[in-house]
Amino acid sequence: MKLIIAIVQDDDAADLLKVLTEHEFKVTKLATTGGFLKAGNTTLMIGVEEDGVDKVVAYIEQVCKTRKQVITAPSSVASATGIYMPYSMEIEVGGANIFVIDVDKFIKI
Ligand code: 2BA
Repeated sequence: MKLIIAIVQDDDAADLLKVLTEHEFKVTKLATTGGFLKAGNTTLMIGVEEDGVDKVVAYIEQVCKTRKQVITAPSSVASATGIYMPYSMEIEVGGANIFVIDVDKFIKI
């Protein structure tokens, strides 16, 4: 058995949950926070048999599209005046970050 941990955008989470549960995968949804943006994202835990991994990854790929987003970083280095200047940068968000982990044992009581 494998445990798929998928970190996705909040905007994609509802659609992805719908698709996965419709295809009879069992999913746990966690409200999480990204360390860099410190913004909410969604982490899904999906326990599957080995032959389900590719299917789950394909559904994630189908639903979670990447997009570009301009963010304002809280502060950069101080200028000559000592004032901290916020700066903008473009990052890619969306898609998904997926970990596939071997599960030694799954016990349901
Ligand atoms: P965040 O840490 O909030 O990162 C959001 C996006 O910001 C990242 O998208 C990436 O485009 C950018 N980013 C992150 N760290 C950066 C840095 N040090 N410098 C410049 N840009 C940076 P993704 O890479 O798609 O990550 C989306 C979310 O997935 C992350 O949210 C984090 O919650 C999670 N994640 C990604 N890689 C991970 C990993 N190796 N371990 C644990 N969680 C991870």
